[in-house]
Amino acid sequence: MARKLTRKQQARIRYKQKKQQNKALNNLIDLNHLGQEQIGTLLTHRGSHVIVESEQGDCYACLVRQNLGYLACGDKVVWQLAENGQGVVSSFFERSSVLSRPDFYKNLKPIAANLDQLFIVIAPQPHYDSDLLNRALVNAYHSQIKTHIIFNKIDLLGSHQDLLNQTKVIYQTMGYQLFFTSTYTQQGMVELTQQLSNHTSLLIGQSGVGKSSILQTLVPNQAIQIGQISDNQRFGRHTTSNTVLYHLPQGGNLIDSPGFRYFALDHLSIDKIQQGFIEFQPYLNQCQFSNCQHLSEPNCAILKAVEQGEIHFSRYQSYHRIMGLN
Ligand SMILES: Nc1nc2c(ncn2[C@@H]2O[C@H](COP(=O)(O)OP(=O)(O)OP(=O)(O)O)[C@@H](O)[C@H]2O)c(=O)[nH]1
Ligand SMILES: [Mg+2]
Ligand SMILES: [Zn+2]
Repeated sequence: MARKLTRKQQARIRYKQKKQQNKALNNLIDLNHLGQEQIGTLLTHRGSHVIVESEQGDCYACLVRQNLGYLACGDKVVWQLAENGQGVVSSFFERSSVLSRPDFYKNLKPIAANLDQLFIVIAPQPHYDSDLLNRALVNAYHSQIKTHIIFNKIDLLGSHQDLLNQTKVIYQTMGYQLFFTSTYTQQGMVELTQQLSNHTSLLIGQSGVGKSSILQTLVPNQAIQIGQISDNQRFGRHTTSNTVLYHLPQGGNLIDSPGFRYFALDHLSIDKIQQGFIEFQPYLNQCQFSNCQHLSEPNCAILKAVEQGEIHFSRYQSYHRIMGLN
């Protein structure tokens, strides 16, 4: 009878498989005859390899030496060429920034490194989820990477105009820069291109919102997989399976990442989640009770701010849903 494996068992099996793959690779690579150390950029993971781009712009499949931990897309690495044409990564440079999120096993995993901008992509389809956006914003706040929001698929706005107006009111007031785009009509693409130029930026967001389509528009001669939302209208379909760094023709890099359906915040304390709701900050520690949950306690500064319109009611509701689920 088929038996469901626990997360721990699944993790153990994956670990064993990876170890076996690395052993096979080790046998192919002669570690005693490696070329000079070179600097490169990690473009993506591919199975048990990583793809490293040399300073000359050539790409090599590389094995990563053990004990380096999980390397991230965008990492600057030191690597050596082996006689079989593959490479070995021996170390990586300190990261100027890193965006991480808990994986399926609740381990915090770096998605991409050395970024200077993060774009959270939202869209009216396949399904607009404000809690998912707010969770991603909380996580982004603690990464200290400048964060913007892309509202894509504005060609579909006929029946979603209220959603756009509300998003503008809430997030622009809080100081986030919003980009309204359509990869179908090209609306908003000029402004977005300007903001991306000469930066290293990461696109994250729910599956099916159009991250890869945006990338395809900006880096047209790359084969990038675009998904269809036909089979499951509500949740979209996971098309992109790896985080990949692409070079923009006008200068700078853009990193595409696989979509998510859920964004856990288990790695953050209650205090940090509250701080991640950035418009709450002036009111935190102002409540009568130090352990105030901002529900119906007397003299709650957050509730007062909601009543006075300083905090949008939908953000306040989202905060409670997020806290309730954590
Ligand atoms: N109407 C409309 N559809 C779009 C737009 N941009 C992308 N799409 C469609 O949305 C679907 C999903 O696009 P993808 O680019 O694969 O979405 P993604 O965010 O990369 O999805 P994952 O890789 O699963 O995370 C495709 O059918 C696209 O053609 C847009 O501006 N307007
Ligand atoms: Mg994609
Ligand atoms: Zn309170």
